[in-house]
Amino acid sequence: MNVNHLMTELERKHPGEKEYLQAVREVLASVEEIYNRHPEFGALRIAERIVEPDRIFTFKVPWVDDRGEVQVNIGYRVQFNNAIGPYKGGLRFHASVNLSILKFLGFEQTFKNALTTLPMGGAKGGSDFNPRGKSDAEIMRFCQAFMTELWRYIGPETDVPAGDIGVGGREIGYLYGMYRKLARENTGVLTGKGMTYGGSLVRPEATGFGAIYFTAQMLEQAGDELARKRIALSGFGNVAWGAALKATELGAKVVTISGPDGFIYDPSGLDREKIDYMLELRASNNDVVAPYAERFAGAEFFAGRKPWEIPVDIAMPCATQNELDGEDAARLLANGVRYIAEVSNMGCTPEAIDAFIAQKAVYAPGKAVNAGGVATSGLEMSQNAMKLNWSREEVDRRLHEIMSSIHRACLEYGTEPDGYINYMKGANIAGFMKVARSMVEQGIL
Ligand code: 2IT
Repeated sequence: MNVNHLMTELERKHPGEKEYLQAVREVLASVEEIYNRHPEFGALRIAERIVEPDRIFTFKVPWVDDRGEVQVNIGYRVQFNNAIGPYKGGLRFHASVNLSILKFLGFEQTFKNALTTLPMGGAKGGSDFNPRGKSDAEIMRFCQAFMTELWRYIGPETDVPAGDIGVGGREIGYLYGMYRKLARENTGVLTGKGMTYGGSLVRPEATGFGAIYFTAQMLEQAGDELARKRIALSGFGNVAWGAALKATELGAKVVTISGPDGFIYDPSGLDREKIDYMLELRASNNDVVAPYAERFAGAEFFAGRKPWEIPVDIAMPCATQNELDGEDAARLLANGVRYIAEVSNMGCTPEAIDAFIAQKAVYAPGKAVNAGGVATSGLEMSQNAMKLNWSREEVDRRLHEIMSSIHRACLEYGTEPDGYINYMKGANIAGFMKVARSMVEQGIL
């Protein structure tokens, strides 16, 4: 395999799909060397096969808003790869959603899910529906309309969607209700369900908790510790919330959150009351963080800016893809950042990652750091299959074990001769090798 040749071919087939092409290039560049030491991979065209989704469904989603007007959105499900288990991955509802973004997310999900140790393939889906400012009734009608199409393509042993940006517990409830009615069955077809109808304890917190468990291990590996570290978080949704909760519990100080409107700098750090307030901000459906600075004295709001200008020990992007670029990275490094735990999927641009690695700052990619979310979805599927519920302690213990196993896999494949740990390379190789081996063993499909 030659990455540049393969990418030229892929750019010709999928012109303009920039996020998808970016994600593919990163993984192929990491695995090129080890891939070429396995002649069976080349002979079976594993690279050419693994970069294409198995299939893509797109459908229209017409619905009626509160004024009685008809709205039309586009729905998608990208079933990327099911070599190691049923398709699994979230649904994103956001105005920016397009095929390139969902293909990049489905591709990343395939390797992330392989890292979790659980049997799950990769998928992603969603819609360009914009939840901002929508009433609860509008959200319900949209979710119901979306599921009247999606339900044909999914199933508990086929494809198991979950949440992502814009899809939380409320949306999963409405989606699940419609699936149950249409399919006439109660099964674990979605994860992130409510506790009254088959959800798992710890799933709401899992992405953020897992990210902090992973970060604590990164620091420990470097002979350091999380307690008393200053952390910059971006975002203020479910993922940032879980990360703030666990980081604070372990004695670190979270000093920023952010939204599309700008960022909050809170020098005294988030506490339990402020973290709870993040849920209130989110529930308001306005997609803004500015009101935080009015509510809590000492906090400052910076309109239209990103939190990466604040000096911190650890940066944790928790919002969306490409939210931290080369300039942000240079600024963080100049201010002495030592660890970057990417929690959003592909949160850092290639320029940012290059800058971190060149300066030997410790950078870990989203597919390792945020895998606790989908891993706990996998644990929800296990419980649904057994028709049993595990205790909070049991789920949290398993989540912790899975994050440790991902960390070990990164060390195994990412430790360089000088001892520097390239977590990006480690995670990409470990995830890729599992999926590739599974494809080799199962024939050309
Ligand atoms: O990016 C992700 O891993 C998710 N949005 C969670 C997917 C899942 O199936 O729980």
